Amino acid sequence: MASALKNLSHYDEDSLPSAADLRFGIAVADWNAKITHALYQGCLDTLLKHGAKEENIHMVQVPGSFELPSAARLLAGAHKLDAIVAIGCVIKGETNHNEYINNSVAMGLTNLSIATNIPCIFGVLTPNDEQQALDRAGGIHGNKGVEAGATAIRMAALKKQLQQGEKSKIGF
Ligand code: DLZ
Repeated sequence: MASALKNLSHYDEDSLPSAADLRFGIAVADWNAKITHALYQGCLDTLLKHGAKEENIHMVQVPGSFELPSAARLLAGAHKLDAIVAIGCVIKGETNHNEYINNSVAMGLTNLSIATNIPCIFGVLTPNDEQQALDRAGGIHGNKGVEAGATAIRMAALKKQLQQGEKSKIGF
């Protein structure tokens, strides 16, 4: 299985750009809070470790993952941001509610990224049971929040780099 080989906390630290001048929004779902708050901590630690300033990180909490795209949109409207991380955990249950939530969140964040030009990072776990979630929230498969934080830095830096490139073209 792919996850047997993958540790979500591993990334190439040396190739990650500095986050010193980058601004981030983080939306955290409180459903399965034990898991999502551990993911948030992993994400926050990663941003700070790579130089992000606390005053440039804006975090909001929402009831469940379904509310993440809406929270991300509100964050984008309230602050000047270079990337947004959406953090949640939707555990498969007896019904297929999880599929509706997961698809809706993935589609909502994709649409928001394209509409606002702010990369939205999918930091949502979609496990079959709580153990799989724990394994990915600081357990044997690392912490998906770390992966989401590192991805946010890369995408935020890319956005800045390309926008500055666009500006420097003006006048030529
Ligand atoms: C309703 C619901 C269920 C059953 N399961 C989860 C879950 O596993 N993870 C999660 O983040 N949220 C869940 N929710 C709540 C929905 O995301 C949402 O908050 C409510 O349907 C209200 O819109």
